[in-house]
Amino acid sequence: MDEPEISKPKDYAGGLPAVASSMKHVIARDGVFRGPKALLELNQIGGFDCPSCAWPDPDDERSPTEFCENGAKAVASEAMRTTIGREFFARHSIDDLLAKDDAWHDQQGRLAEPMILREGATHYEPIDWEDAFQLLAREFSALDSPDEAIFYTSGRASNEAAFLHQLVARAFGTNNLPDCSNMCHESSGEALKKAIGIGKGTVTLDDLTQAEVILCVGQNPGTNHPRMLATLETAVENGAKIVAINPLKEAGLIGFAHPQKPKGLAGKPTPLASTYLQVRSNGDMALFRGIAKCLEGDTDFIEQHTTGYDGYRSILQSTGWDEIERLSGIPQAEIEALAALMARGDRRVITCWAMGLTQHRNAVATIREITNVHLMLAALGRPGAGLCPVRGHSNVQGDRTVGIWEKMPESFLTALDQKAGIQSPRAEGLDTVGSILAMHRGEAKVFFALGGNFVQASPDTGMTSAALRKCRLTCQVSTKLNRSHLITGKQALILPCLGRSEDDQGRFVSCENSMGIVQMSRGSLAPASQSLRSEPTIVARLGEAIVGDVGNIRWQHLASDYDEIRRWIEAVVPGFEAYNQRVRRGGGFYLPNPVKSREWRTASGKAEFSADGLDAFQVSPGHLILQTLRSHDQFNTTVYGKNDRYRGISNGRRIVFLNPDDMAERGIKPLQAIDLISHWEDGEREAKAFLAIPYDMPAGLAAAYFPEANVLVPAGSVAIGSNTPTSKAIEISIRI
Ligand SMILES: Nc1nc2c(c(=O)[nH]1)N[C@H]1C(S)=C(S)[C@@H](COP(=O)(O)OP(=O)(O)OC[C@H]3O[C@@H](n4cnc5c(=O)[nH]c(N)nc54)[C@H](O)[C@@H]3O)O[C@H]1N2
Ligand SMILES: Nc1nc2c(c(=O)[nH]1)N[C@H]1C(S)=C(S)[C@@H](COP(=O)(O)OP(=O)(O)OC[C@H]3O[C@@H](n4cnc5c(=O)[nH]c(N)nc54)[C@H](O)[C@@H]3O)O[C@H]1N2
Ligand SMILES: [Mo]
Repeated sequence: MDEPEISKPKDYAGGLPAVASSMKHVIARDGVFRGPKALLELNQIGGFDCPSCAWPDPDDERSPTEFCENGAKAVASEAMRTTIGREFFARHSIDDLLAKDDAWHDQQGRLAEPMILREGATHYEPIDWEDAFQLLAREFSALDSPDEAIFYTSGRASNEAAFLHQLVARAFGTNNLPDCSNMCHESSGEALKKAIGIGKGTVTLDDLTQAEVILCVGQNPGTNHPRMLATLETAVENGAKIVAINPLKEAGLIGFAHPQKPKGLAGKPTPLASTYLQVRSNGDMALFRGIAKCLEGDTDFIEQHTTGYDGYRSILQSTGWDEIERLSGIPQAEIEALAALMARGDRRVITCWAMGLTQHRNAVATIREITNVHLMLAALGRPGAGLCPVRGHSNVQGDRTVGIWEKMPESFLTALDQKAGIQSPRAEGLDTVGSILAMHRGEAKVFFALGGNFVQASPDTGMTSAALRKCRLTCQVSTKLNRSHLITGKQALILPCLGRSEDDQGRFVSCENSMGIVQMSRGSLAPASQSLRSEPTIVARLGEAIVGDVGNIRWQHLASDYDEIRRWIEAVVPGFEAYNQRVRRGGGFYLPNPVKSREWRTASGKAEFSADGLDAFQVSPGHLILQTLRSHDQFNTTVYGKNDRYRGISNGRRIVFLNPDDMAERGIKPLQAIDLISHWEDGEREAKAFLAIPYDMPAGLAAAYFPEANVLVPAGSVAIGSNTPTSKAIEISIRI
């Protein structure tokens, strides 16, 4: 049982404690840590790409320590020297391992050799690589239809591994390619594609440092994108105003003490947000509508570049301030002041956002509302202005670019078919939620995951577990032990792979960061075990086993020469011309972004205003809205430790943050254990014994950590248009 201690939340991020914490994690991991060498090569030109977040590296000058506390934790976790193989799995039964927590799993070390869990067995046992692929061949060929197979991808996979993975799936005959993005920025992609013709952000680091106003909406960069704070600091030094929009006061939005600068180390932070709006949960759409109501549109830009403005203007006029104030929780005067700030000067405004916007029922409409505001300001496609969805996993954007998506456009499939000499299926495949439901109905029977931790990352842990257990076979390509190795199909395979930091016979792979820059990543540490294979090698061998050499595909050849994979990507995906030459240049290359030159690849050929009905998530009287979020000591489902330093929590994860008045009203004392019950149309779900923590946040809101609280997220509760689980808005009640 956790015994958390509470202290006052911090009012800035970084500083000496960040350095101390990095060192603690680097040293604690295993004594003989391979980390110091790894850290020196992290994010250096010619080194490897940080496996943590997708924030870009500076194009030119890089400091010798171009990483952050949380990047250091990610590398420390990957670069552990301890390994787990046959002895470990002989010692621990599945039930025994299920009883341990996620932090314990991470501490055990790197997966060292392929393992199999045979039908009815209580323990994993070793299996040869070749036998594993033969089992895969048998199980895939026993399916009645290719659509009974699911190929999941987590966003750490390189472009090369991901391209092969989608090629295997499509050559096998299915578009069932769910990925972590379905749970992450899918809503951003969906909204931006419709509105501006490309599902990606439109700005670079230079734009951020030239902006006059930067809005950080629904994101916690101090924990999740710490290197972003250095960019924000520079922006502030250049005169920018930072506006934070978040129900919680997050330390990293208030101030930043740069741990690589003397002033920062001395604990003298640069104040960041000059305006901090503690918006109501899901009140962002109303807030941006309010901003739009105050703005005078840029008529030249609107005339020349957009459609749908008249419809939007009439909806602005018909939305009243009382509704905007009620849904956003922000007074009209404050919204007017923010609009005035954004409309000053050259209107060089950038809006950044992450999961606080994307994981809501109306996420797509909300992001379109923000885009409307940018269209009114002409704050798109010019220096210092634009839209910046801040990506999560380090290559989640690249995976999508090279074909990891259950509904790639016809242009991609045509090019792929031509290059590969195959006929890809055209029917839309299953996304993450679709896959859970299909497995649960018994319609999908083999689940193959390239990385990630599907059972913990997915909503509705109970249902997802039951779904996976119905499969004939679940197979995980992984670096570290996690719950998806323990909640399995009738049979299960663990295929252990090299991590980013490790030498792959001198070969390199490539990744695309949040700003569309493609860069090489070459590991240098000796592999944790001789039995590990690289991801491209494993995926190509899967292709050989379940599809064989068909059309122009020669799997062995592709696996042996990553330049050849890149030539295939170049042939299939626009923007990768001279991939092999350009990726070898220091700093990599930018993929084309048509919005930068105000070219709109939308249905109408113009940027499109939306005019959606305004709403915000509402719950029954007495109920609360629960959001699930990340602590400072985790990377998604990988739990490094039990502290959440900036929020003043140590040694606790099974906790729930509540508004103090909401606690008093219910007679709940600090640290009292309470049960959380979520309410959805198909019934209730419950999570027992969470310790209550009073926290500065709007009444009616509750917050608990992902993945502990995922049991409460109903699989059916998804964002309209993107099918993303509504992990930031779940209706709950409290039982004392
Ligand atoms: N160290 C570390 N780095 C990471 C990760 C990690 O787990 N650890 N994960 C990576 C991944 S995959 C991703 S996607 C990103 C996630 O990065 P974030 O999106 O920053 O992650 P969350 O913890 O989900 O934080 C969501 C924030 O949204 C706020 N929020 C919740 N509801 C609302 C709302 O209705 N409106 C507004 N305006 N705000 C709201 C919360 O208070 C919180 O501050 O980080 C990436 N980087
Ligand atoms: N309730 C709730 N649920 C959420 C979220 C939320 O905010 N709230 N956030 C969602 C988001 S934004 C995301 S992106 C998803 C994340 O979903 P996933 O990407 O599926 O989960 P991760 O925790 O990032 O995966 C961690 C595992 O990846 C494996 N791994 C690590 N490095 C490598 C590697 O280099 N290669 C391979 N093959 N494997 C590796 C390790 O075994 C590790 O255990 O979760 C989503 N789920
Ligand atoms: Mo994510």
